[in-house]
Amino acid sequence: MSKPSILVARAIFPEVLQSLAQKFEVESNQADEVWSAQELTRRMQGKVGALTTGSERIDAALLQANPQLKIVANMAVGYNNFDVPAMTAAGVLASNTPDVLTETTADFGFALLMATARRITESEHYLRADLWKKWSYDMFAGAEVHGSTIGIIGMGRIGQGIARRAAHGFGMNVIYHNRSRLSAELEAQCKATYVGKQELLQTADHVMLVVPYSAESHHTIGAAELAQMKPTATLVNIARGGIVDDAALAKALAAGQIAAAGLDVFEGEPAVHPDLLKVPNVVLTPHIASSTVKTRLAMAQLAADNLVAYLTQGQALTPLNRLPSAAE
Ligand code: 8YV
Repeated sequence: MSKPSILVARAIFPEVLQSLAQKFEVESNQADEVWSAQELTRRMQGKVGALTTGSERIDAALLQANPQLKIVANMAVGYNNFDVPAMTAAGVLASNTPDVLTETTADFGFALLMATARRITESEHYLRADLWKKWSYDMFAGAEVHGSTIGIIGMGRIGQGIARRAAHGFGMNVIYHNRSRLSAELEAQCKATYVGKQELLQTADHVMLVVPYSAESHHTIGAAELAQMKPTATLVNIARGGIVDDAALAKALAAGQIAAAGLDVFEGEPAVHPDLLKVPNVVLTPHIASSTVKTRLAMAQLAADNLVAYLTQGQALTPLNRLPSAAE
C-alpha cells in the first residue's frame, strides 16, 4: 500500500524529516523557499497532512482547493496564521506546539527586557563604532530591573513563566492584566496581582506583552496607551506583530515618551517599520524567542508527532479544534 502524502512547508531538522519519511511520502522544502499563497496551495495538492510554521497562512481558499487535506500541524504555539473556524468547517484538524517552548520563550522575554532596560545593544554599537574613549558617570545609564514593577499583559503559560522569573529571581513586584483572572493558587505561585489595563500602564516600570494575536488584541498598545506609560518605562513585545502599533511606538521612542523598547515581533515581519530602525533606544531581534536548538527540535518533533498520531490513529496530541467524528 502506498504511503499517505504530506507536505513539510519549510526547512526543518533533517532527523525529523527522516522520521516522517518512514510513515509518509514527504514533499519537503529544505531549500527553505518562502512560497506565495498560490504556490503553497499548489504544493498542498494531493497531501493529507502538512507541517507549517507561523509564516504559512491556512485559509478558506487554500482549504477549498485542497478537499483531501485532513490535518495541518503548526510548528508554533501561536496560530493566527490559521483560520481555525474555516479549518473546522472543512473538517481539517489544526494543531500547535504548546508547552515545549514555554520556559525558553520566557527566558528570552527576560533577556530582551534586560537588554532593553540596561541598554546592552545600544552600548555595544557605541563600542563597536569606536566611540568609547573614557568612562563617565552616566554612560548608558539605564533603568533598574530588580525590585522594580513589571506589568505583564497576557498571563498564559509564557506570561506566568516571566512572572515567576521576575518575582522569584529579581524580587520584582508583578502586576498583570489578562482576559480572565488566574486562580488564587496560580497568582500566589507567580506572586502576581491582577490590575486593570490602565493601572498597569500607569504603574509598571516595564511592560511585557505576551498576549496571543486576534482582532481583539490588535494594537493593544497604540498612541493612547504609550501616552499613559511612565517616561522612564520600557516596553517589550515577544507576542506577535500587530499587538503594538509600530509606527506609534517609533514616534513615542523618538520623542522620549517612553524610555526604550525591545521587540522580537513586528507588524508585517520580516519587514520592520523604517522609523524603528532610526531610533537608538529600541532592541530589535528577528522573531527568535523560542530559538534554542533543543526547543526548536522539540517544536518540530511535536508538530511531526501530531501528524503521525492523527493520520495513523485519528487523534492529535495537541489539537486546536474538535472535529465531529465520522460516527457522530
Ligand atoms: C515560532 C512563535 O518560532 O510559537 C510561536 O508562536 O512565535 C515562535 O515560537 C514561529 O511562530 C515560527 O513557527
